[in-house]
Amino acid sequence: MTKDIFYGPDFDLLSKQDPEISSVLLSELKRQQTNLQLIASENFTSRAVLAALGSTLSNKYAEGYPGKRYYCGCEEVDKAENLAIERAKSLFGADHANVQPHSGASANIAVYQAFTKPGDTVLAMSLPHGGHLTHGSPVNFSGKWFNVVSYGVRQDTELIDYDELRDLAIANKPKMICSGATAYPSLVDFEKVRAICDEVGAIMWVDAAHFIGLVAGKAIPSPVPYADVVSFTTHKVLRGPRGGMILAKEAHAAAIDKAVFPGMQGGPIMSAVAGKAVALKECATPEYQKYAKDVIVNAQALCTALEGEGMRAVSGGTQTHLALIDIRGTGVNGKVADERCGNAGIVLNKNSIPFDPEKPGITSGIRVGTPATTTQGMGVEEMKIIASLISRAIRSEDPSVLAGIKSEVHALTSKFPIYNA
Ligand code: DSN
Repeated sequence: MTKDIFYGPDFDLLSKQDPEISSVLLSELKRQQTNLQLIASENFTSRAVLAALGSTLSNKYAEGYPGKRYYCGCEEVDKAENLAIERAKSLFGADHANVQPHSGASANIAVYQAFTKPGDTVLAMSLPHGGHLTHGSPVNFSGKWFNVVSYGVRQDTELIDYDELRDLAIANKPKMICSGATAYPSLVDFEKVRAICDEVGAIMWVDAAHFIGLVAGKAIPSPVPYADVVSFTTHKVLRGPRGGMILAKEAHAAAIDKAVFPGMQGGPIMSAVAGKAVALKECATPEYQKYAKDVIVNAQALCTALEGEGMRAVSGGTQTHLALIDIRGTGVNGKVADERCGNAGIVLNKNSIPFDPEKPGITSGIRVGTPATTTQGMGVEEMKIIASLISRAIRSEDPSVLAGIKSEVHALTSKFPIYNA
């Protein structure tokens, strides 16, 4: 464990000036290093991305777009934004990229604004079947301001029911159909969704936040050739800074840019934009492509090993970076499993499974993902060990047993240091 990743002298200055905050930075680094990070939406960015994030670009206001800013003095940040835009277009083969959204939810607000008006009908995946808050949850702006009709998965296969999706599209004539989810372990058939959108004249929106990193690494098919618009976060498998991004067909470029600024945001966070540019350059390398494939191999190994421990993989397995696991066979609910694993140094999340009899605060499942452990260099053998640690933690009420498992977790993670380069 070293404080050097915070750039030596600057960290020393911070620790003198603000010991409370510098101590949080160090203890969070220790938490990330010593525990197992299995939250499917988290990862470890490179030191180069962290350097861009902690830079003087944070000081600059840059409302507008490169070459068309509201304030002067943007000549340097313009270069960073142009690099991010060009790298995104080239990596994904997209006509247009907007790299300014502060987050995935912000990117989604811009998508609604570009293509719909309050009260319009939108078809999106239901949250209890794996969707996202911004896909029409009643507690979110999307559910309050739009008539969101939800589709889900079939009960027998736990895969998207494209027949139901088409029937709902024909019956409700949505302005926009959204594909994408936060807890769906299978691939989406973008060709089928495109055909349904064409049949009813809907905009095809893909919220690719969870899997865009796998697309970037050419490990799974891309939605970009099919979709009118693709929104995503940049900090999941993609391994960039916390933030959002939107890709669009040329015909929608102006609408998307107007929706982001001035429609939804003020000044972009230029240090984050520079961090996105750095991450996109990393994603274009053979090393990253291998990483993306390894993430899936590891997720499949972890999923299979958890099945071997008496748990059930929703939809029979995974084709992506995450697995959704029905743990009812262990006699423990998701909330208790999440707490026990947390006490054993295994950071994962409870998650509803499709048609879950439990409330969302309890759940019958857990979600596990492999982006972070794969970045650390763990492989299939470690996934088998992790499955056994999870199984033992879930099944144990005894704090001393959980403490013992935590020691095993620390022994494992100490062999795969983060930020050691
Ligand atoms: N919170 C993210 C996730 O964990 O999937 C989605 O926004």
